[in-house]
Amino acid sequence: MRPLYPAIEPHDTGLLDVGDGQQLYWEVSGNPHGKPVVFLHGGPGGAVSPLHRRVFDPAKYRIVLFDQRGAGRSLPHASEPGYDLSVNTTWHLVADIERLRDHVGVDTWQVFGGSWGSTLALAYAQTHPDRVTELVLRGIFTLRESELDWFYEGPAGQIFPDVWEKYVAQVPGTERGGYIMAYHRLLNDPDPAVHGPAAVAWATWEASAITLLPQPATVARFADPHFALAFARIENHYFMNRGWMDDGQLITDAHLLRHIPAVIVQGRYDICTPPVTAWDLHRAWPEADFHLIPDAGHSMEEPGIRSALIEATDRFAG
Ligand code: STX
Repeated sequence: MRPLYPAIEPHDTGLLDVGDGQQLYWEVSGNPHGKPVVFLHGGPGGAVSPLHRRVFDPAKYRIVLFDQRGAGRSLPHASEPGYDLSVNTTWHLVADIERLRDHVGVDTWQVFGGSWGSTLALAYAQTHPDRVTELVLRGIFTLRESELDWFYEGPAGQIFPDVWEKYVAQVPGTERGGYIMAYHRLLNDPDPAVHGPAAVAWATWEASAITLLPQPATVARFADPHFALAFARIENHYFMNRGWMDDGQLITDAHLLRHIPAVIVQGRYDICTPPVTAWDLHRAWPEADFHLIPDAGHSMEEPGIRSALIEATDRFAG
């Protein structure tokens, strides 16, 4: 198993104004003259962390991390009252990645994304294929109706009934059946006594189902009320709007990527984004290296997932 690279600090950080009143936190670490890579975090509505720097060889890579609109250290934070979600869509984020590329002075770069980060990586690469040197994708999520139904509307609850019960408990009986819609109302209720517990329940459900074995520290991190509110509001907004994409679009358009070297890493026991989506992508894009890790869930902290990701970034580093 490949360990993480040692902890490093960024040598450059800033806030990038991308318009619509939004500023993105960004940071660059590793070798300033190395091979550029951009890391796309999950959610949507998650955040980058120091761990994310450590899947790249710092001697070989110029590592660019950023927090997507409304998330992490970007401003304003989606937990703030009155945050305008209408300027936060898949296509705003795709345009933001281009602005950031220009801002850090890079012509082309490797794109690394897990979970929602894989969704965004596919959307970005299909829109700007000439800017992408390689793709490293983990825990494939394409925001299809079937994927949302699986995780947010019931079926995955059969595997985690104990946690699912708490997710469902937020929703009054009369609303049961359409949880994404019911949570939309709860999360955007101005009363903190309504949106607060709903956000924690939403984030707890997701964090509890992303690792093969229970990881209380992971759940605690994502159940933090400040993180959970931005995460839940942004995710729910994207899901209510089906990512502003056609159902299955990212897989249908995989042919646009066939010339780009790529690695797909998927955990067999990924309950959040089950292997069928990675498999459908693999079938549509057979040139991409496909790794189905037999003993892993969804998170990039799963040892088998982490190891396969580092092997991929090492190989692409040359
Ligand atoms: N959402 C999957 C995803 O991108 C459909 C994701 N799930 N949990 C996370 O991201 C965090 C690790 C950010 C909590």
